[in-house]
Amino acid sequence: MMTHRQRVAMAFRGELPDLLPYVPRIDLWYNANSYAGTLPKKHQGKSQDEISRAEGWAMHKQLPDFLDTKGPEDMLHRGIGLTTPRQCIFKYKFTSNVDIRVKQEEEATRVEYHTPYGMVSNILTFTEDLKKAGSTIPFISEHILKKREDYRAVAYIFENLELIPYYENFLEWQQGVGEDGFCSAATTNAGSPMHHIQKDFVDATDFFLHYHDFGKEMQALAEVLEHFYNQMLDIAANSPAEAISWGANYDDTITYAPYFEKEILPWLQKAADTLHAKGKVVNTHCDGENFGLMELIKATRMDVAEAVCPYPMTKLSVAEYYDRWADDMTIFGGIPSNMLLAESATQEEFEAYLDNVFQVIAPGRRFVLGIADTTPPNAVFDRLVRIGERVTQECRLPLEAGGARLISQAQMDRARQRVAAPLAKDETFVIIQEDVLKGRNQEIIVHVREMLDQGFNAKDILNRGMLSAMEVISEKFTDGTVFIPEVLLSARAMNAALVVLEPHLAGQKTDVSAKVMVGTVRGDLHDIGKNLVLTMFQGMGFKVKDMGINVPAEEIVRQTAEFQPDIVGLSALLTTTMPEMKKVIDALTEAGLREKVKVIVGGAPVNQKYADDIGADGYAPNAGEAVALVKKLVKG
Ligand code: B1M
Repeated sequence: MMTHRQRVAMAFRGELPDLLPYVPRIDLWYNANSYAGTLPKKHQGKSQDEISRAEGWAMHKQLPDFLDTKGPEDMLHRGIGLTTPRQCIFKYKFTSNVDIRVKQEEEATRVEYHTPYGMVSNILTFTEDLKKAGSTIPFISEHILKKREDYRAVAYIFENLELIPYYENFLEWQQGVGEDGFCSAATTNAGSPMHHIQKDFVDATDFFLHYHDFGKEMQALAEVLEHFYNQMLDIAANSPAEAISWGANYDDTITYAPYFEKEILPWLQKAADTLHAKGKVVNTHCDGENFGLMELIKATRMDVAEAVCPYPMTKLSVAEYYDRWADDMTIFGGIPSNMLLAESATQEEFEAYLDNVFQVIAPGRRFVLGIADTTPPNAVFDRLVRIGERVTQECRLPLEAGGARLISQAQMDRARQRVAAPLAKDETFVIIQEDVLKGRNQEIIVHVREMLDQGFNAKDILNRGMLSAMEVISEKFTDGTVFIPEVLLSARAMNAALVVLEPHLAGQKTDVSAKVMVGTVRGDLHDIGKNLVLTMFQGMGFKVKDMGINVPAEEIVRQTAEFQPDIVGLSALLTTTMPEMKKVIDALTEAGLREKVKVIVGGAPVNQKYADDIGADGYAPNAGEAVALVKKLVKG
């Protein structure tokens, strides 16, 4: 019998162990239930690791545990991407020319870095709600890069940052895990310096505008960060760790293919090659939508794609992953977290899902079965246990089932070839259309003014020039033929032009009089999708209000009464926060406001059926369709 450590190590190295490794990640589930006192009776009072041991599961030890620190110092600089939990193999030292001041304000920690190039600061927030939901890491409620001048100050911090190898914590942690898991040392949560800037230094949506507007400064900062990344790589290569975890969170919308190829791939390849030369195996956390990144992720030369979350939570099935990747890299994951939820999958569907996985991954090489991204707080615990039992009974390797009907390259290519609606070129307004399409936010102001001076009707400029182009952008984004930055830049140009047009539109009946309020519900911090929806609304000329993230139902009711919108839009990305949408609808009813507004919902786990079930007025799967939905509801 092999131990869990041996099995996972073999799977990571592309060898065939005796049994399919089963490594459920239970941190979020454990933290939330332990906080609420709702752990299964037989496990009350146990630690996370004790539960894994008691159930006979391998421990998930590929990611840093941000609660496992020696003190608050280890998380203080999380806002600039520096964290040193026990799994980390270095410490860092700031130059004495950077004076660090910390101000604690209830649940928020403000960290100021006073440098010779000025002061930069960020705010970290960790609320009770988030702790209850199982979160282990504060979120960055104010980012360090706010304006152009901040780039130099941040560069100074990193130019002078020294990394010192420190293996004691890691070795002690690894010893504690023993044969019950295979430990990866923690290095960076970003794949590359530019990805680091994207994840930690700037607001997730603003990043794309900064990337366009302050491109030179950003590239210069990324070059400075290389110094830090090279030190980290060197320490990892010379560390006693057998496995290294490098980089996390790719997604074909946020780290869209051309960006991933230019800004992230080269560093992932460099990390993989450097670490391989020293005999290490390397994993990277691939929890997002990988559809548009399949070939690029394979090209990283990483040994393991960890947290692979397939259909029905994302577009690609386990069979497609296995077909595309298993010759080159180990797939770690394969069971999307919603398969563990009673409301998302019946017991039969859950069993059928497992049948299919065991069949399509035959012979079982390069596969570690896990829950992707992680087990949700409201998971049916018995399903975690059931997977373990079925693995023990049915998954001696090699698996013999086989018979997966794999999707062909031609089918994949066809799925990708979507045709965006062509722009109805209107010769009179072509210049305005192009300004919108190219995101020219200065030029469009001049051109709109010129057309107004020449006597063109404001409504025509808006409808035939600006909105027709914005519709094309919106459709192309939905089709996957343009990426997130183009949408944001076009919407920004639209907004700039609208300021000039607005006084001339007064009194004219236009299509764009909707008043819309959008927020991410309580417990949920995901805001990229919500911001994109808002930006598109703004681009369409709707009057919008951003309620922010983690917004409680009572606050939404308060803002509805104050802003008096036509539409209240709710976004949720977590299965655990979706029920908040129903609470908002109930609270609006209770406050006597429900009849006055239409409620629309969206976000990756939400669908039309759910919208109908909770009594929402509409659902949109993406930002483009959200625009069409609002128009329909307002007209209706
Ligand atoms: Co999170 N995360 N995350 N995450 N994250 C998901 C959502 C997840 C699916 C990953 C996975 O398991 N593979 C998973 C949720 C599982 C589930 O419950 N079903 C997950 C998890 C588990 C978590 C944490 C719990 C992780 C942890 O701590 N272990 C944690 C939760 C924190 C919290 O919210 N309390 C967490 C944290 C994070 C980051 C902070 C690292 C980051 C968020 C950064 C940010 O938003 N500022 C993050 C990210 C980036 C993701 C993924 C990778 C990408 C989400 C995204 O922005 N997509 C995501 C994986 C995935 O979705 N497959 C994942 C791009 C965006 C444009 O798309 O948001 O879907 P989306 O919006 C679309 C549509 O949905 C729609 O239009 C948008 C544009 O077309 N839409 C609407 C959205 N809102 C709408 C509203 C409308 C209409 C349409 O009307 C009002």
